[in-house]
Amino acid sequence: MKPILHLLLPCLLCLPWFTQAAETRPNFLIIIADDLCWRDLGYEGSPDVKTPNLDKLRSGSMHLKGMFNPATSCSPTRHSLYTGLYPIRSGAYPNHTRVYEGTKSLFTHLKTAGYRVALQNKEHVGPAASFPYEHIAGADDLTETNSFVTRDATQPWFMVFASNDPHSPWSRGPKYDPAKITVPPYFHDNAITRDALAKYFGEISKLDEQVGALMKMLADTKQSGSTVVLFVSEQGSSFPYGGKWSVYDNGIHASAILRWPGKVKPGSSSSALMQYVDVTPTFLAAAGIDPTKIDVGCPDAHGATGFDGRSFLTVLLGETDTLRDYVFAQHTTIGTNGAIGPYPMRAVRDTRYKLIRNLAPELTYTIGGIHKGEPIESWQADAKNDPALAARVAHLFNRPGEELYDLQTDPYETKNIATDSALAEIKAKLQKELDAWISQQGDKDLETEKLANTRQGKSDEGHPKAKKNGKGKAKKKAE
Ligand SMILES: [Ca+2]
Repeated sequence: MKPILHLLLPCLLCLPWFTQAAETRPNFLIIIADDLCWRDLGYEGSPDVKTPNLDKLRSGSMHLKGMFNPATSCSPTRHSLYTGLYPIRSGAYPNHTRVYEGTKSLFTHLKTAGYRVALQNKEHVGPAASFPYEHIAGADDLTETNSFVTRDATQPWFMVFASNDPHSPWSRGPKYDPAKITVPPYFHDNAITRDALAKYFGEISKLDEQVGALMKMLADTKQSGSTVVLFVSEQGSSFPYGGKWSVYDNGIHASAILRWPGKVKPGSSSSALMQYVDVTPTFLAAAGIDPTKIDVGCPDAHGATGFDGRSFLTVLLGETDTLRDYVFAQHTTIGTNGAIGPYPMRAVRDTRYKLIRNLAPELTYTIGGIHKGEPIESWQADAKNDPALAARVAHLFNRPGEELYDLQTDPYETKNIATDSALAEIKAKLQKELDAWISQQGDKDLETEKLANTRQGKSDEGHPKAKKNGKGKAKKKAE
């Protein structure tokens, strides 16, 4: 008997039914919007935007109300979400960027653990060796997506669905009537703003249709119950004060909802402060992998090799409602389309206050997206007879070295209280936390900003962190 068992056991272990019975790890689906301000969703309270599929997903999810993005444009945002590292440490801090060679991502870690991994549509990350996913082209056809998620029932999968909506140009989705929409108070209300907003809202509804199709696919393939679904809004809209290219909350606060049937309470909420860098370690923990034991392949300035992010699995399971005391963000202007010079920003925020440092306040902040063309030119024209609007427009171009806001009383960050002596202690504490983060990241302020272009090319050559004899890999095509 004994020799026969020895012969049989390896075969038994290979049988699909055996592996399937042992497989308790969930699938993971991240759905990422593009240039969507967190406020512009039905379940977030938008009075206009129709998002029935996302509203339904929210009702089955935990709403992570304290989620923040550490970056201000597409590429560094995605790198931080997928690597668990803040942008300056990983090297992926301007737009159209890449991480240092050797850096690992959630795709690397889960693939090593036996998952099959894919990314559909918008990539914007590199080098390819750090993001070993199968790429599925296009966002409106789920045929290949369906093949991917059903390919092998004995193997768990991880997929990112990266929509292009509602990134400009706004040309898709249902029509909204410009005359009937509500213009948010942080925008200037005129016909050009209304027309653009109506088109942007249409693309949010287009995104919502994609979410509906993905949820139907999971239901049709009987994987709703075994799949963790995370939706994130990415990093603010491209309107002046819409949030993108700024560290104001319209940009760095993210809408985030996570569904995990049987584990996460449907319709629940958490106010725990967390960041995109926390997603990768959380998913690893949910897959039964200890994220504190992972070498991320890119040490911080102090030589530590673990994630910048930390797992919020205990928050998801309802065991606690705290994670971080502070969240951080940075903006790099060099390398942004239409940039005429450096205008770097750093920010730290707790549950109530935010401190912003503009590192080159003597310069003028000018990029293509919010400082040129429409709607800003119509705002500038209207501002000629409107001093309050003129001041708001001027602030888009020229800011003081330091800004402090009380988000509790001033959610749109319109009253800078950095010089209020009553808040000196609060400001000093935030400054100390920001300095510690800057030091850990190896952030050299203006020097780092001036090196941004070296993070956009095809190799690490010429950068202080370049590996000796490293050939460099081409970055993925940035659309
Ligand atoms: Ca984006």
